[in-house]
Amino acid sequence: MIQEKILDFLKRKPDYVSGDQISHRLGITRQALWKHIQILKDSGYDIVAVPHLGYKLVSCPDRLFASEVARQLNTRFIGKKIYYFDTVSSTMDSALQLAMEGSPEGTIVIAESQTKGRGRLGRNWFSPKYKGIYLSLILRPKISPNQAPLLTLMSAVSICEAIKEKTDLACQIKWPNDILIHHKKLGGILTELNAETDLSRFVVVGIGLNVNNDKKTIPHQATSLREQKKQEINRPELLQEILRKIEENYLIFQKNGGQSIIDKWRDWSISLGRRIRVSFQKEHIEGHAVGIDIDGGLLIRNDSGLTQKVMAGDVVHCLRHYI
Ligand code: BT5
Repeated sequence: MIQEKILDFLKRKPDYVSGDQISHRLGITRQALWKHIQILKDSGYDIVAVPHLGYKLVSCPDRLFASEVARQLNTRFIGKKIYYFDTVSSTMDSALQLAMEGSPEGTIVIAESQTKGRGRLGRNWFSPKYKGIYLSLILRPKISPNQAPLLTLMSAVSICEAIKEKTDLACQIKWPNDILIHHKKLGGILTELNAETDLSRFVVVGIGLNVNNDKKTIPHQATSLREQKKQEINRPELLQEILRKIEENYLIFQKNGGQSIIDKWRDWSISLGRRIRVSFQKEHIEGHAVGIDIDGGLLIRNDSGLTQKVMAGDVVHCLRHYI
């Protein structure tokens, strides 16, 4: 797209670039260039124009535009196709629809806000505009449906690694899908599966992350990266890093199997080794979280020494530690 080329041009030169030079290189008239610059300015790019000097890019808007995310992403297939929306009901619905229509593996849907962002079991996901990252990713893994929970663990690891890389903050993962910092919820993952009998046709991984939220726009028990880091976070750069880490870990998973992901997951887990209570629908199990099974299930040893496996549920960490 011509506007992306203009931006690339301006981003490469920290100083003024003459209109003649840009229009010549892009093979457009100076009038056409001026029109494209106006469109970019309307999208929030701060571009100054000075007679005889040319154009200069002063700042980019804090938006997750597909062009910003794609720029220097350097992945093989994750994020090669990006759908960007200002507002959607849920990125999950858009991605599920796209996957049904045959969108390739790695396609992502990004929204600046969601009116019906959802968590597990139809719960709500607060998605205030321009503050967080709301993303759904289409994967077409050659795995059996019962291995799909490993993709939740793989995504959680990737998010923690990306946050560490970009902010130096250390997150923790509460099984199965919560990203925490200092025991407060920073993000969550929702994995939805479309499967035939023994092979997953596609999986959509949804990621919700509080990035630049202030306390008013998130639930009481939640936190954001801005609150923890005490500074604004560059959302496009963080999103790019998440996509890179997902690709890296997904390839490791495909090549070396689930255990390689579980081994990484352990390093970020806050649940293992603790006394926990897992609730699923009306059932509760309390005991010591002793491990993760090869399919991503959580192994819990109760007080009679019996080990049970749970595949889904909400974990509460108990105050009383197991001795
Ligand atoms: C999750 O569910 O944590 C998965 C959230 C996935 C959201 C993403 S956003 C992009 C994609 N599109 C969607 O529509 N969804 C995905 P769960 O473990 O069920 O947690 C839900 C609970 O987290 C809610 O009941 C609230 O208590 C809490 N919660 C809601 N919004 C939150 C927020 N912004 N930050 C922290 N906690 C929140």
